[in-house]
Amino acid sequence: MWRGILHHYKKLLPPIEDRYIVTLLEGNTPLIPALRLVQYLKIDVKLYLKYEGLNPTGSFKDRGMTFAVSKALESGHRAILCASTGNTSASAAAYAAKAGIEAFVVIPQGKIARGKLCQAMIHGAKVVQIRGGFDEALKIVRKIVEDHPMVLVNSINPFRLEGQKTAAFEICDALGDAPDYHFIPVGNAGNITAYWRGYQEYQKLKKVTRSPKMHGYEAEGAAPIVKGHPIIDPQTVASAIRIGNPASWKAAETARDESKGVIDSVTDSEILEAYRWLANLEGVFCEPASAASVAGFVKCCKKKIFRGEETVVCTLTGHGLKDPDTAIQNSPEPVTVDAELEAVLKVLKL
Ligand code: AN7
Repeated sequence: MWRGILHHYKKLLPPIEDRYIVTLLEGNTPLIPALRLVQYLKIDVKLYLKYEGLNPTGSFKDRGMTFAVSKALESGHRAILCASTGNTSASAAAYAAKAGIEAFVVIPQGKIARGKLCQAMIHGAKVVQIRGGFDEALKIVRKIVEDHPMVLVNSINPFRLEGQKTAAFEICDALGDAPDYHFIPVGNAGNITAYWRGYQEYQKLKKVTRSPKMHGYEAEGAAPIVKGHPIIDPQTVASAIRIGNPASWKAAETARDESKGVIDSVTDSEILEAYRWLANLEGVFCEPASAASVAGFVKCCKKKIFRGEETVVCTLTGHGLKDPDTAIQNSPEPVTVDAELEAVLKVLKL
């Protein structure tokens, strides 16, 4: 039986006593071959989707949250705190509920996908919306923890990245070696840092023969690493990665440089195109920010960087149901007719 990442990868993670482990059985997510998409793009690579939307709260954040919350309990804390573009707050709220402790979340008002906000609310977190963006929210929570006995569970918390690196372990375990390329969205830049750490640790342990080139993608209107300076008012349809001053900026650049990879940006229309292709060709529904990885892959296909036969993994960081509004806005509207057979047949052109 799968018992969550802390039990499964215990030997490869910092120690945690079993009795403090808070788990919703996160991890063990599918690595899905994307055969129709590569056929459509006429590209000869082995493409896989690491579908992190199938974690318990619908995003990769659960891998880090199980560890951060378990460690919070181990150190005797009874409250956690985070700033969030949505998924971290959803995950923090759920794991705090499971642990029986309090969660406080600070989010940008009106900029959180609806599914994520309702998760934080239904799990009983204390939610504060600020008239501002994620970067300001992060500044505020960093200040709060200086004077209050609560644990910050943003990815500055070292146990978050330790938990998240297990996604790279799972990919290697499934493929039997590391892929040639790994594509991933970049927001606060924690996840790209965590994956790179995971791949490198597996290589050092000789569980794999190589590490992949890391390809990280920011949204064009929120691309501080690509532009080389913080962005004051970042804008993108991919609200999860609407971040102008990433906490793990330097570490992400290190991952890029050590892996001989790139950090580049993709436009909102490239993101939404990849988002629809995934849904229509692969039956995989991810949130817009997640599709940035596949948009980056498509961009590289157009640049002809692949020779053929390479193994490529794209992480899809969150589930599409997180953001129903964007899905509805980017799909044809259903037609309404009277409850009559003829009328239905006419609309269906049958
Ligand atoms: C779906 O929830 O930052 O580069 O506060 O939700 O590790 O930040 C979310 C980030 C990609 C970017 N995809 O990952 C938050 C938050 C999805 C996300 C990212 C996020 P990082």
